[in-house]
Formats: sequence, structure tokens, C-alpha cells
Amino acid sequence: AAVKVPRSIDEVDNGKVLGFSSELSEDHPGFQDSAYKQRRMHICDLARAHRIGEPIPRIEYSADEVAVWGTVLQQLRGLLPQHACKEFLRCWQLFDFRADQVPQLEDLSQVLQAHTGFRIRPVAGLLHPRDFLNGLAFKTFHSTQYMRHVSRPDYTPEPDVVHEVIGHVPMLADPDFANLVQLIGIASLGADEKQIWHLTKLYWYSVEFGVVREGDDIKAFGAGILSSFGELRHMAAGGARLEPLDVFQPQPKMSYKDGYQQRYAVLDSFAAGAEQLKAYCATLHHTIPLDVRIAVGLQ
Ligand code: H2B
Ligand code: FE
Repeated sequence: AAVKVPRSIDEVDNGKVLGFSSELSEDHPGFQDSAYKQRRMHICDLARAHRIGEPIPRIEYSADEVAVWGTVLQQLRGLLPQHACKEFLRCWQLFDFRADQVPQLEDLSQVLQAHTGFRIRPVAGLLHPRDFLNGLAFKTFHSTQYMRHVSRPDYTPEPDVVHEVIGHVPMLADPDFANLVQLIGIASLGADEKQIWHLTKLYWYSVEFGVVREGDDIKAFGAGILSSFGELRHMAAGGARLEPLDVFQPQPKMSYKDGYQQRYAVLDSFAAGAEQLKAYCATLHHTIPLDVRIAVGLQ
């Protein structure tokens, strides 16, 4: 069957969420905690009910939830200035993150819209890859809103609000990075399953675990590094091998050891990454309808 190409963000479904969302697996830190599961279910229901154009519901985070956020924020504050890329550090200043308050997605979305046109749309968990990638074409970042479990501030098996807010949001306020991310999304419009899988890996090795050269240094821009104390230290210690990102090559299997990456892909700059992605888009043979090309600003 032909792949359906959404004409606007309203045609991208945020309902196909894989695993996790309400039922947690046995090895999830919150598996035995029924109050936690109920809380997540409530926040996930709000995401499912959200409609494009409406403000994202504000969550009143509990004392436990705020404490988790604050703990991670304080830890990362010590490492980010030295190991995050310059774009991240510049954009970080746009957001006045405080340890005693979990930021609200609606407020962050407003800031992003003003700087790069990206908006946030709430989602109940890991979204279906095609829908997630298609959303990026329309400058929409699907973000979870629930908090990781209080027993493990340093760890979450799936995206949570801490990962999204610290790892993804500041980077999406940078125009060159936002452009690169949108291009990954544009490449996914009408893509076949094989291409979606390739783009999932490109997303993983860039947006989640990418590093960028700054002179003689290697700095983090991937959200999976920026939002994790352990992963940041792992990167800083040279714990993973570095290989240039080449979007035309088959990407290595996504894997990790002891929770950390064994390989990071390196970019020379976000503009250079975007050039590669533009060239890659041009090689894709599927056709994107003209109105959609115009909607996403594709020449
Ligand atoms: N869903 C959510 N909510 N966050 C992500 O970071 C995410 C996702 N990543 N769905 C996607 C899948 C990624 O694994 C690729 C693009 O498929
Ligand atoms: Fe992520």
C-alpha cells in the first residue's frame, strides 16, 4: 500500500505509542509502584486528549517529582559548561531553569516558536517512528510530560520530561540544529519502512547521541548525552569510539554497554550535517506532493 504523506501536523497521529505508556515492564523502576503508574496514566491521558492549537495542559508536579528534576538539574549543571556544545550553552540561557520548578511544556514551546518555529506536542510515550519523524518535518517535537521514578533520578528506560527538557529543548532553539532536525523529518515523508529505519538510526546517532567538533575538542549535542550525568562523564572520559557521521552509509546497530554508548557519530557542524541530509533527501525517490513541499519549506 502507498505510504500516506501528512499534509499538515494535524494529520500526524500522536496516538500510536509503543510499549511503556501505561503498563510498565517488570524491570522498570516504577513497576511495583501503583501510585506512580496511576500518575503516569493521568499525564498520558492528558497527552492523548491534547489537540493541536490548544495550550499544553500545565502539570502540577508533586514534591517527589520536583525533587527528581532538581537532583538531575544540579548534577548536570556541574558538567554541561565544560562538555556541552556552544549552541546548547547559548540556548540554555534562554530558559531560566530552576531546581525547585519543573518547566511547563507550554512555556518552552512558546520560546521555541519564537526562536526557530519549533513547537512541542505532548505524547504519552515512545511514539511510532514514522509519526515521530513526520512530526519533525512540520517542526513539531513530540514530548513526554511524565517524570521518571523517584527511586532512580539518574536513570529512565524511556524518554521522560527531564530528558526532553534538558536534552532536547535547548538544542531546538538553535536555528542550524533545528534545520538539521527538520531535514531528518522531511526525509521521512513518504519514506518506505527501510528508509524509516535508516532515519531512526540517523536520529539516534545525531539528535540523541551526536557529538560535534569544536577546535580540538569534542562536545555533546545529543540529548541522550546532555541529559545524563553518567553518559556525559562517559563521553568526557573518551569512553566511546568516534566516527564521522555519513548519512549515506548504513548506520551501525544501535547498542550500548553497561548503559552507555560504545560509539558516537561526529559532526563538523550542524550546517555540514544539514548539507548531508539535503543531499540525502535529493536521492530519495518517493515523491512528496507539492503542497506538502511548500508547507515544509522544501525547494
Ligand atoms: N517518541 C518520543 N516520544 N520520543 C522520542 O525521542 C522518540 C519517539 N524517538 N519515537 C523516535 C521514536 C526515534 O526512536 C526514531 C525517530 O524512531
Ligand atoms: Fe530523546
